Formats: sequence, C-alpha cells, structure tokens
Amino acid sequence: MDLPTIVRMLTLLAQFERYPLTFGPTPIEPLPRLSEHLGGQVQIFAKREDCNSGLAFGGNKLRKLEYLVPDILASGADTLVTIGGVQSNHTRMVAAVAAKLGLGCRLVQESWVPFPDAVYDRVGNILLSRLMGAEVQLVDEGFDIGIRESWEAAIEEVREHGGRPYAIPAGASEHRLGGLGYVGFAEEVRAQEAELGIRFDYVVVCTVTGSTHAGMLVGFAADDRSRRVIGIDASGTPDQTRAQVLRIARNTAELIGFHRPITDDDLVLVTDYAYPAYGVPSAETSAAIRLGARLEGMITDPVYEGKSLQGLIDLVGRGYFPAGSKVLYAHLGGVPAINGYSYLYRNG
Ligand code: 5PA
Repeated sequence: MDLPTIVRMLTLLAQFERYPLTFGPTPIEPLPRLSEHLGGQVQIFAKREDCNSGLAFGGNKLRKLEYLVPDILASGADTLVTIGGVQSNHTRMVAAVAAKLGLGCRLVQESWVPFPDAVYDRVGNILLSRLMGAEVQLVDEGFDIGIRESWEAAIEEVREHGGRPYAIPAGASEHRLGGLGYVGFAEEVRAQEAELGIRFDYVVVCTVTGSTHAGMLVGFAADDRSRRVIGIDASGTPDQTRAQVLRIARNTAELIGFHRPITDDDLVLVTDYAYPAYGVPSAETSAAIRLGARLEGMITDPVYEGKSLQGLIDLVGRGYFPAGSKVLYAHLGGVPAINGYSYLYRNG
C-alpha cells in the first residue's frame, strides 16, 4: 500500500477526539525463549497492551474507551452503565474510567462462565471494580455477546432514580465509536515497524465481542494486511462473533470514511481453541498459560489471552506461519481474572 493511503488513514482517525487514558504507545518485545522453544523458525513478539496504563491494570478496553470519553463528557451523563461476565475485564476498566472522571458506575455482571471456583465472584476483576466504588449487580444469565435485557433494565433504572446514564455495551464493541481504538493500534504498529526496521507478517489477537479485531481489520486494511490479523475465537459462539466483527468493521470503516468496502474475506477467525466453553480453560489452554509464564514471565489469563496464546503455539507447531515469519502476539490484558481460577492453578 502506498504512503498516501496510510497518511490518509492517520488523517481519518484524527477527526475523532481522544481522551488519553493510556501511557502512550505500548511496548513491543521479542519473546526469544518461546520462539526457540517452538522450533526457532518463527520469531514471536508481544505487543504489551496489558501494560498500557496505570488505571487498574489497563488492557485493551482503555484504547477503545479513550474514544468514548469525549462523548461521555459531552453527554452530561453522571453514571456509566455497562455489562460483562462476573470476571469481566471490560467492566473493571469502565469502573476505573468512572472513578477517574468522577462519575458513578453501574455494572451488570452475568453468569457467563460455568466455573465453580469458590471465590469466583469475590476476587480478581470484580474485587477491583467493587474497590473502585462501582455498584455491582450479579445476574443469573448465561453467555451472550449481544445486547442484553439486564443491561437495558439497568440503564432504565438509573434513569428512574433521577440519574443520567451513559450506556456502554459489552466490551464497548457495539458502540458507534468502539472500533476506533484498534484502528489506532494498527497505526501505532506501523510507526513502530518503521522505527524498529521490521515488518510483522501476522498479528494474533483474541476475539470475543469483536471491536478489537474489527478495529485492527480496518486499520491493517490500509496496507492490505487485514487477512494477516489472525483472530482466535474465545467466545465459543463463532458465528455470532464473526457477524459482529464484520458489522463493527463495516460501521467503523464507514464512520472514518475508509476508501474501500470491508468484505467477508477480510476476516480470519480461527475457531479451534474456544473449547470447552467461553471462560473455561482446556488442558491445552492451561499448558499455554504455564509455558508463557515459565519461558517469558509473561502472564496470561484462562478466558482470553491464554486461549489466543494456545492458538499461537498450536499454529506455529502446525506450520501455519511460513518459516522466517515475524508474528506479533497482541497481549490485551485480562490477568486479574486468573485469581478466579485459584484452585485450578494452586500448584502452578
Ligand atoms: C477481551 C474482551 P473483544 O471483546 O474486543 O473481542 O476483545 C476480546 C478480549 N482479551 C481479549 C481480553 C483480556 C479481554 O478482556 N473482554 C470482554 C470483557 O467483558 O472483559 C468484553 C468481553
């Protein structure tokens, strides 16, 4: 892709106001011991979105929320209302942003994960959200990335009590501005590639509610690399996730005035690693988590990044990436949730 198109992309994103919540560009670090362990044919790097902020352990949600905050402030809202599972990272990040902005926060936490750890609803993300003053409501409903009745009811309830709610859907994904943050990620990677004098052949990303992958897909379409973004589904409902990523990518492309339509072919979603269910790690997920921890001191969680790391490891082993490839693993955060799996990892 020619330089003018990339410059144009930067200009397209610059139309949108961004409220900084992160430290700035996230570091890219090589993972030499993991690369060597997996045969040394593929060079693996990590982009540490998990280290992007001092706000409550950071993570991918902040990149998205940076583009929502100006709209939140302009709306005159006094309470952020959002939804996720009991160990949702997104709800923790919304609680942190509410605290930072001096707003109230109402969190709907559904029983998305059938996991029986005794402290599941006491530790990790939900503990942090409570600590930051969010009002947490536990709702006994199963996993679904779509728009939920419980969330709509919470928004209405805030209104009935005289509050001014600002509604943020799961993962900030189906929000009009939810895809912009990860268009910015692609811009940032391109700038870092120029600085480092390397070019990544693939980006591996965990995909669930879709706006992280969707933003990257649009961002990397600017230099014809959307199919080099390898989404690892962790939802276990891949048809819904696929449709949602494409819908968000199309809406985001239209919103910024991107010059070409997004097609079904732009999306690569690998569906082999979400088993046995959303939020439940397989033996292979746990093995990947241990491998990353023991070879690189890089901690991943059993819901999201453990599954994308499992996918990365398995795909390298199966020769998916040609020898000599440079692969960028997007580490999107999410580590606090591992505390909800204390019994499983009690011996490491
Ligand atoms: C999440 C999401 P998307 O939802 O944008 O596809 O991102 C997937 C993802 N990694 C990847 C981490 C650490 C995540 O937290 N988390 C959700 C949450 O409620 O925390 C939105 C599901």
